Amino acid sequence: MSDSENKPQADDIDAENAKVLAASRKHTRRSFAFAALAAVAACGAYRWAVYSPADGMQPLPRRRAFQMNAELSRAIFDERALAPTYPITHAERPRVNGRVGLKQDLLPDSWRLQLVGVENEKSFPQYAPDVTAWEYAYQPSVRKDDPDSAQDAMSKSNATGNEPHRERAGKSVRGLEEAGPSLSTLAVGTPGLLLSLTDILRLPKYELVTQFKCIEGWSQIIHWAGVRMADFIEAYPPARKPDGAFPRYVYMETPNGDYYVGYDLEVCRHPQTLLVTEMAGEPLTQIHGAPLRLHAPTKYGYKQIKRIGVIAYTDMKPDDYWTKLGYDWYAGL
Ligand SMILES: Nc1nc2c(c(=O)[nH]1)N[C@H]1C(S)=C(S)[C@@H](COP(=O)(O)O)O[C@H]1N2
Ligand SMILES: [Mo]
Repeated sequence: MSDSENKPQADDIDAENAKVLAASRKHTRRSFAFAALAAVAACGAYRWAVYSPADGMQPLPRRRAFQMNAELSRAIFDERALAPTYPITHAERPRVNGRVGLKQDLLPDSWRLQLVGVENEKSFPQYAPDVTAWEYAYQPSVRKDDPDSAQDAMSKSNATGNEPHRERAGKSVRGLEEAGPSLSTLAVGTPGLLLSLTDILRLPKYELVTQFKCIEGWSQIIHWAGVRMADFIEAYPPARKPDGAFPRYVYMETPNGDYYVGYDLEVCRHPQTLLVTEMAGEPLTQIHGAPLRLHAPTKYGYKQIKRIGVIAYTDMKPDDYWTKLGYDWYAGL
């Protein structure tokens, strides 16, 4: 297990984390523009090193550039740095923010995860020649915006006996929210796996108490439970490229395609990145993203998609809802 591999380095990692956190705290106080500039500068330095003529065995320009930007690059690029965790007694009652892709209550039984880009996908019993043909079903009435009345709205609409509204990917209109439709949404006819919640829950359960930060300026200590995305990726590994490397990105979207997020594969393999099924010791509510959401404690809240319908491994940088509206793609803390 990767746990035992990491153990001998735990102290190093702690010391490293302290540094990175101190550095990233500074960053958050500065503007995004600064972070963006720094990222560009670091990228520039990297290209320079790669394209400069080889200097014996020592890529000197690269080493200097990296020493100069050591803390900065680490804060931006070292996705292995661990986020601090807290005692469970510090966990707060989760507040609600962001309803894009969640305007109707999804009927839990109608949920499947459309997983695309898996190695040897046809060998899985969950293989489907067109995952976009999966039909999600919704409660007929629109839920009230008050999160506390979500349960009421749900039981009320249950009582109407109306036929649930059905929505088929590729047939219904997608991307109706402010950022518009996703350029990375799956084309009709995309093969992949259709996973049930039972498939997800077969993976080892993992709990985590971390700080959850929204870019609007609030934060909360949240008790999460679910499975590690690293374990999920091990169980359903991405197809390798012809050169043997993994694809670089992961794309996720809500079942209706309205909210969508792109990630580096490395962020998804971070040991604290979870596919979440519970918050505060309770199964996820609809508005918190039932039945499955993401928690990536090294990222701001807007990268933590609620109600995941699609996960696609891809080598093309995925479209991203809030990046389209002007926010940083990395969204690192
Ligand atoms: N589907 C979906 N996921 C989403 C959002 C959203 O609008 N729709 N908002 C994001 C933002 S900006 C934040 S801060 C968190 C809020 O999560 P919470 O409601 O559980 O507190 O969800 C993130 N994930
Ligand atoms: Mo947010």
